Amino acid sequence: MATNIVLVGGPNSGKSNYIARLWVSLSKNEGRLFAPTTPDKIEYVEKLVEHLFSGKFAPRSDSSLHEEGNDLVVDVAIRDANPAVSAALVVPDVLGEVWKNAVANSHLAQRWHDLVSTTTSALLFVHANSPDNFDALNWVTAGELLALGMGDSEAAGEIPTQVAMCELLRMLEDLLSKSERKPRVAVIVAAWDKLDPRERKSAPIQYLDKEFPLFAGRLRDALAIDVRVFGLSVVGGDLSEESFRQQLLETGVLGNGYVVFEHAGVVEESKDVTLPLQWLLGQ
Ligand SMILES: Nc1nc2c(ncn2[C@@H]2O[C@H](COP(=O)(O)OP(=O)(O)OP(=O)(O)O)[C@@H](O)[C@H]2O)c(=O)[nH]1
Ligand SMILES: [Mg+2]
Repeated sequence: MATNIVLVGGPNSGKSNYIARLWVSLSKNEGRLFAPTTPDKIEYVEKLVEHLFSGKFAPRSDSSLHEEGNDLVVDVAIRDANPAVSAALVVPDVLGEVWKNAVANSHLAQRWHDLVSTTTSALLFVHANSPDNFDALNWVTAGELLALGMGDSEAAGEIPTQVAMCELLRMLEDLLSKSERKPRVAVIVAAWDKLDPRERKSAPIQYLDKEFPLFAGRLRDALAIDVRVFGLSVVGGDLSEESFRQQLLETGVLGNGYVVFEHAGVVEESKDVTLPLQWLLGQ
């Protein structure tokens, strides 16, 4: 039976670029999780990958994403796993607007509701240092500042990112299937390379503590699900910086990109970008 892994996160949170980087890793045997066979339908994902190979991030998805076939559907196995681990993975690339609307309306459309409730595994994305992240307004001073034209009035109507993340977590806690095992949610802090060098060495939960304390607190209290937090950089740097772009075009995508996570109190970095999936698959 296929194992669905649901990709959750608002617009621009890094979901499609992860799918692209994941497929490069699975198909080129870069990490411990690999694809032993070639999938039947991989055109959609290959198109995303082409962007990375030409030194650009894959663009934000548009609403045509809801057509059939915009999924990563692939058989995977874990190298040297004892007992052997294999799975038929289905990772649908869900448009960030779906999750944004679900938060705004406290309601998830039926199709996605069905998807979440038939799986035990989710990846929940938040984009580090994104201009699309909205801060919680300071209730005491915000009104006055906005009236004086000193605040960001566009942001005033937006749900603060950490509130949206808490709501998405709540949906996952409520909906993920508990029939087989305790559900697992891998929180992905995407674009980890955008942090300053000192921040990059800290545990991803520390970044959340600083930027989104409400959400970090909720993660610690989420007892009905198992949570791990990973920092992710799909190619190891920012392709909007010309010098890095040139460097990547010279060295290639393979071997670039990493995940950061905490293990037994120590912050580790690994070039194996499939690690969050390995954990979701029970490793
Ligand atoms: N620096 C850096 N930027 C990244 C990384 N991954 C994603 N980004 C940036 O984030 C943007 C959004 O990434 P997408 O993968 O399109 O995000 P998404 O969650 O699929 O967005 P929607 O399709 O709108 O739901 C990209 O265009 C990049 O600018 C990364 O590892 N490093
Ligand atoms: Mg996308």
